[in-house]
Amino acid sequence: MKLYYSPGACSLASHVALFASGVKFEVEQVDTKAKKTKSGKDYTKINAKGYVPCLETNEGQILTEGAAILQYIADQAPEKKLLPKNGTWERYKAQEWLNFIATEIHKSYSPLWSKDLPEATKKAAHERLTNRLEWVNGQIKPGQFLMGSQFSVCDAYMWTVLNWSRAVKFDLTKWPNLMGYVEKVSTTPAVQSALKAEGLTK
Ligand SMILES: N[C@@H](CCC(=O)N[C@@H](CS)C(=O)NCC(=O)O)C(=O)O
Repeated sequence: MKLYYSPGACSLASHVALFASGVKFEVEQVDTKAKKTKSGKDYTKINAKGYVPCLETNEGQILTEGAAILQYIADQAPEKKLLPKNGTWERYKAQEWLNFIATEIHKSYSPLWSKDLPEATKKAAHERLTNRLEWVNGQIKPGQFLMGSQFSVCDAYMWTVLNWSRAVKFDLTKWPNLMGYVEKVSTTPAVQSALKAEGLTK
């Protein structure tokens, strides 16, 4: 399978999940502004939405939306337990996390990257993110992942978005559980491999 990605973007979560799954995969970088892939293809012909991530399966099918891609990857390697089994209560709880991260966290960071948005819009996003992360900090148990002792694709996604904090000057230091969590996920081999593959290690 093949992941279309942009370095450090939300597609990094899928890249981490691919490394964690141990499945064979390839990647191709996308310039999301120019809508061109590294090899010069028109990216909108692959994914008409024009954004990353996008996964091409071994059967040549196209899957978009990070939360769906992460579940697909986890299901390719059930033995790695990157998500609980389909149909179980725990799987629904994992889906609850993925949806929350996509809609409440990921999309609250997005305005903070913008140079053009009015300050009032950015302030509202900042306040929403503060409120949501205050809640997440209360959910995280020291030394644990989101779903407990087992690393899951929810962690790949949560870590990816929290990792944007320094770049957008969003301070996490008032939340010790969150800081410890970011540190714990950062040291996992899959995260280290994905950072290296995207040229993001110092
Ligand atoms: N709803 C999509 C959003 C993906 C998204 O926001 N991708 C950003 C990078 S983090 C992107 O490619 N932006 C470029 C663009 O929209 O043209 C998902 O959850 O996967």
